[in-house]
Amino acid sequence: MGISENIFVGSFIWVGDPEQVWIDGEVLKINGEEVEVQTSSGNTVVASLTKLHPKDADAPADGVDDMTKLAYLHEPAVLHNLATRYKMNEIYTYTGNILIAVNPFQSLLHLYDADVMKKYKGAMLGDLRPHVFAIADAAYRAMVNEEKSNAILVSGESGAGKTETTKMIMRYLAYLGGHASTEGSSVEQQVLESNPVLEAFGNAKTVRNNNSSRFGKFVEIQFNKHGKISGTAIRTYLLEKSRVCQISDPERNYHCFYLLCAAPPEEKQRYKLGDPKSFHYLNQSSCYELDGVNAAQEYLSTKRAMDVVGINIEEQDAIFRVVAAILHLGNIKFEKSEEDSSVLADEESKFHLEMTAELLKCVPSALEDALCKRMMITPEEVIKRSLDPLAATVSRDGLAKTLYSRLFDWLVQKINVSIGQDPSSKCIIGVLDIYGFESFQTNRFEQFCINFTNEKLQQHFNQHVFKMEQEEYAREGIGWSYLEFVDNQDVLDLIEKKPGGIIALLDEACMFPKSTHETFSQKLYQTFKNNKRFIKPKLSQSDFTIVHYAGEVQYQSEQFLDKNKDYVVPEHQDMLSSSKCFFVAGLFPPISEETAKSAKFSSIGSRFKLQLQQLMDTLKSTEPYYIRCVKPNDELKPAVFDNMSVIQQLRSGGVLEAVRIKCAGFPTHRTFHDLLTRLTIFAPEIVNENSDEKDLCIKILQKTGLTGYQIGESQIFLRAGQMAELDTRRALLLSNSAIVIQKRIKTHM
Ligand code: AOV
Ligand code: MG
Repeated sequence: MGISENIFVGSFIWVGDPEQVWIDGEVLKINGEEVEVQTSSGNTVVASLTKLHPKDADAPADGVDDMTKLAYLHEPAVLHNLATRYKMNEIYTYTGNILIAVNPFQSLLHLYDADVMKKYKGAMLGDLRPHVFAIADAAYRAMVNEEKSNAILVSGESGAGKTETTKMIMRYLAYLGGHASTEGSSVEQQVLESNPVLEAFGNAKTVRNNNSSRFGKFVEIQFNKHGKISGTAIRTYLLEKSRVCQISDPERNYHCFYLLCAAPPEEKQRYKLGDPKSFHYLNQSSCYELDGVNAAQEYLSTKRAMDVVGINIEEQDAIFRVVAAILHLGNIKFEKSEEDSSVLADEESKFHLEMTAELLKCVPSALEDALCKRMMITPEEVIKRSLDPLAATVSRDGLAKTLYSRLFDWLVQKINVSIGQDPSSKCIIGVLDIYGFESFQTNRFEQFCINFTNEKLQQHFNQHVFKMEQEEYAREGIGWSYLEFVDNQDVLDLIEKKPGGIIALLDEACMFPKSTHETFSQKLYQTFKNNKRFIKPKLSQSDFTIVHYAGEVQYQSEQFLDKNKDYVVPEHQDMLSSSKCFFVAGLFPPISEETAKSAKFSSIGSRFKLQLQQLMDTLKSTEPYYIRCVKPNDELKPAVFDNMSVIQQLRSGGVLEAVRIKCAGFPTHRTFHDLLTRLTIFAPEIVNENSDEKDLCIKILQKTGLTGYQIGESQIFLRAGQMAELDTRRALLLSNSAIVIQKRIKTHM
């Protein structure tokens, strides 16, 4: 049926609006292809007939809890449904079995308390209001009943609520799979307390989120054969290292730095810390505090969480010594001495150098040398060359970044060892909380990696939602095909194909000493000049644009080569591995001569690609559940629903596409047996018939008068809304027959 048949004078419609994206209205006049509309905001607009969508006048005023129940399924209906529900604090809505979660930006405690958890335990998906617990419950039950591993994949843009959602899932799984009585810390407590530890070191305030995760994580929760949590493995992805030395207003560095500066006086004294404003790594931005967060309390609760996950007091002291050392390190300045060498700029720098050395337990002069001198080994002799002040500063920042990222890796490793793995566990539930698609004014190597991740996940999502759907129809012998399906394999090829993809070309450039970002970009332009996913921007000689599934992103190639090199300066390595502090030395295990000599270049991009491939392999062996988080506004305010921003997220997250494909086909599938149990009431007489289930089903459905459904090999496929219709009629029949029975009982009494 075309749109025009649904639209006539007096009908209610949705029309495009520059501010609200879609606005509802009534048709006043139709002039061929032109339609005059009176909008609900009181304006009269003229729009083309093909750009209008009919509005369901009978739609429930408070929306529907599953998009597939919408009578008219299109973009304005989906958007309106989310907005309507959001107004009533209904932040969760299903699209089939995908959960959409709109960030409330206020704490809705009643949504997550113990009673609610109890209610969702064991309930069928769809029986109760949509909820993140319902998804976690479904995943858990499928795991227990079918001994299958599952994964819950949480996605969405920065600040959309991925991390909060992930924590709810973990809390619910700990509730289901917890141990009743325990001495000391239970496994599930440890799993939960790993979150505050990782957040203290891996999260920071950004313009988009006051508690933005600057790393990706996949938490694999292992269960024993009784369905109890028996271990966990946390994998993390690509921590943003540059933040340690470089922040811009109004963002902040990692939380742990500020917490430590708010430690009790004796501890602050121990680490020689003072006001965060006195540290270069913190005072590049004028934001020091977070609304509603008390840093002193956070320091104490972070330490408590460390206790729970099994980080002992000595280790905690060492961790905070490293954090403090990084702050002191950042305050060391250099100036030019004779020729091109550099010396400490002032007394203050000298003080901070000594402090850094003391905290890291290494020799101050060795630290100074490691910062501003390099050894050149020639066949004849070893020459010590001095760095100029600029290069010494780069070396200082490099050391800070290396220290911090090793510290972070240590924490993850420690938590994994401490909670322990259960080698006998057959079932896992994995929870993925990874950075969402990013497109900024300036996009760097970090965005490239983040968006690459999202392409990978999008493909997984596509394959799951689209391909599975289509394959199932094919398997069931049902004639239906979704021709508009857009795969993103071509973008993935552009990025990761070996040889010849962008990452491979970047690695090549990194290994060739004369390369610059310009030669790298030229190579890209040449190689991909006919690739429709690649664009050379007109006004730039080195930027490049990738046409991602979620839109075009222009990348600045300037620091791609540097950032792709995973490289620890040998002088830094030597100095730290000889630290008197067991912990610090442990972060820098000595490199064998062999490895040092072969010194093959190690590529961040390629390693990341490998990590992603491993993640995908894990995901492929699990049954996925998807949660799409949506950020309703950029001001992080409660009760504000910005249509424009939401629609962009729904488009780029593939949600609309998923809705469309689901509803274009037959979103409800039921096995013959299932359907019979449910619908016998429509034809009670057939129960005694001796036909097979398929025939019985056909008979029942014929009796209901339903049309448009399809009969597969093992299942019945219903159109959107048909199951609901049958259910309503069934409920009516049931209540009627209940009355009949009651009457009978009464007359017999
Ligand atoms: P993100 O993980 O998706 O962003 P968060 O989970 O950190 O986003 O959420 C951002 C903020 O939104 C939180 O700090 C809360 O204030 C609020 N919030 C999110 N979900 C809820 C909820 N269900 N109830 C109440 N408040 C919520 V990033 O890590 O930046 O991509 O890299
Ligand atoms: Mg997060």
